[in-house]
Parts: sequence; C-alpha cells; structure tokens
Amino acid sequence: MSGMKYVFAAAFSAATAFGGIVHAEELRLSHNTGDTTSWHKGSEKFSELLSEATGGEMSVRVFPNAQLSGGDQMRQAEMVGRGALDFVVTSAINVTPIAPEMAVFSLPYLYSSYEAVDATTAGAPGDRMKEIMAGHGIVVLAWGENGFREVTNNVRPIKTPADLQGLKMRVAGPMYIDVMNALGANPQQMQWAETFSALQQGVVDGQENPIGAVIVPQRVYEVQKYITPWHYSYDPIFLGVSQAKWDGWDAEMQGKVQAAAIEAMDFQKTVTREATAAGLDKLRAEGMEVHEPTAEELQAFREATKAPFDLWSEKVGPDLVALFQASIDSVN
Ligand code: X2X
Repeated sequence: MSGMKYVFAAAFSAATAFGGIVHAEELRLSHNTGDTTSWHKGSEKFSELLSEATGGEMSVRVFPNAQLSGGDQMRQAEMVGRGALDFVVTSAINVTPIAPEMAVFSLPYLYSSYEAVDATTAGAPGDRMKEIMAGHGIVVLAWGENGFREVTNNVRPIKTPADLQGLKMRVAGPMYIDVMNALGANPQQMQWAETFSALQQGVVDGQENPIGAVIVPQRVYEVQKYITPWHYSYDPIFLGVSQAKWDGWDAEMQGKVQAAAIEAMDFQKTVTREATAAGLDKLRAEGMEVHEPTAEELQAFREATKAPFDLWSEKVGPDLVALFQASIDSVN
C-alpha cells in the first residue's frame, strides 16, 4: 500500500469509528498446508460465509503454509491461545505441544471407519476435547478432516512392518516418532512446508499423510513412488478462535462466527472425503504403485503398533481413551 493510501485508510476508519459506524474488522486465519488443499478451501469458505453473514463487517484473511508463525506449524495454536493470532485451522498432532491429550484422535488403529470418527467428533469425546482446548485459550468452533494417514516412500512397496525397516521417514510430531520407531523406521520430525523438497532431494525416503486433503492436492506423487493405504492413524482438523477474540464479541456475533465455522468445516470434510474416494485412481494415473493391504496385513501393522498405542494411551489418559472407545463401539 502506498503511503498516501495508508494515511487515507487510517483516517477513513477513524472517521467511521467516531461517526458511530463500525468499520470492517480484518482478522487473520493461519493454517499449515498449501493453498491447493481442502484445509485452504475450507478456510476460504469460512471467510466468505462470515463476510456474508456480517454484511462485510468482519473479514478473515487466510494465510497458508504457517507463514504467520515463521513456518512453524506447531506454534500456530500457541499463538492463537495467547491472542497473537485470531483463527487457526490445524490438525490434532500440531496442538500436542500445548495439549498432549489431542494425540488421542491419532492413536494407531483407534478408528476403522468414518462412522466411528463422526460419532466421536459429534459426541461426548468432541465436547471433552473442546473443554481441554478452552483451557489453553482456544475455542474450537468446528471439526474438519485431514483424514486417515497413509504411508508413501521411494524405496519399496510396504506390505509388512519389516518393509519399514531402516526407512528414513518424515513425521509431523512426537507420537508418530514413537510409532515409526516401533515399526523399525528412522523417523525425523520436520515441518510440512519443508517436506516436499526433503523428499525430492532424498533427505528422507518417505512420509505419511492423508490422500484427499494433502497427498493429491500437494502433488506428493511427483516425488514418491509407493503408497500403502494402511489407515494407521486418523487426523482431525479443527477451526479455532482465540478465547480473547471470542469473549470480545456479543452473542449475536458469536452465533454468526459459530455458524460459519460449522458450515465451512462440513464443506471441508465433504471435499476431503470426495478427494480421498477418488484418490487412489488419481495416484495410479500419476504413476504411483499402490499396495492395498489385506486384512491379515493390516492386523500385522496393528500388532506392531500396539506398544506405542499403550504408551500414548497412558500419556493422554486412559479415561479419555475409554470415552473415545465408547463412542466408537456404539457404531462399530
Ligand atoms: O504436517 C503434516 O503432515 C500435516 C499437514 O498433515 C499436519 O499438519 C499434521
């Protein structure tokens, strides 16, 4: 913005404020994937819906790739918690530095269907997690979906736990380090924004991420040869707002923000599930070799990840795991 324009804009908003007319408030939303993903689409949808609902009074600017937290995907939630950022769209594992309980969603092989996922996010487990997040200054407005995380690499097809032996795997956070170690791989924690080039340059051999939300839109197939849809860990995302911001709004405004968030994340989830359903065909067409594991092969992965499941169940709290398990059992 030129100096003249800036002075004009500042004078204009001051004048309208003194005139009793509320000027448009621009808020910032941070997320940590690229601008082609369903995370980004859901965030843009939220921005559109909120502008509509407030007659343009409130506008939200979306910043991808964790740019507002210096590229650190785990710092976003902490910044929202202390009011340095307004909104965040991020996934469970990224919040574990401030709320380790969020790892419960991603325990290896906790979920085996979308019905079970939806039963937890829409039920008592989802409410419990909202309470926990509120304790860290973040109001969780709605759950969206990153998805079931699938493993890719450039060395060999992964059919058994032994196939992971010695592979250098990029992971997003601490629980996945323990899971990969249990499988005999060499895990390394790395920012998502740095992963594509690390795969391209062979710094790491593989990674794991959901197909519809990340692997397809971020073109991971360009730098990875093999994929095994082993559904080993589910990853939700959420749209959250800083408690300080939230508390500053009246009930009517809170209602508008809440409604826009729910509609936007429902849309995000639909886009993600559609892209996931079409994903394996797309990846084959792009030249990836897909190994769809048999029930016996899945069982072997489940057994090989039992120790980190137990370790992280203790960390998040057995009562919390039981709360999730009860919702899951109600639909299985
Ligand atoms: O970093 C990842 O792998 C991603 C994008 O899926 C998360 O934010 C956890």
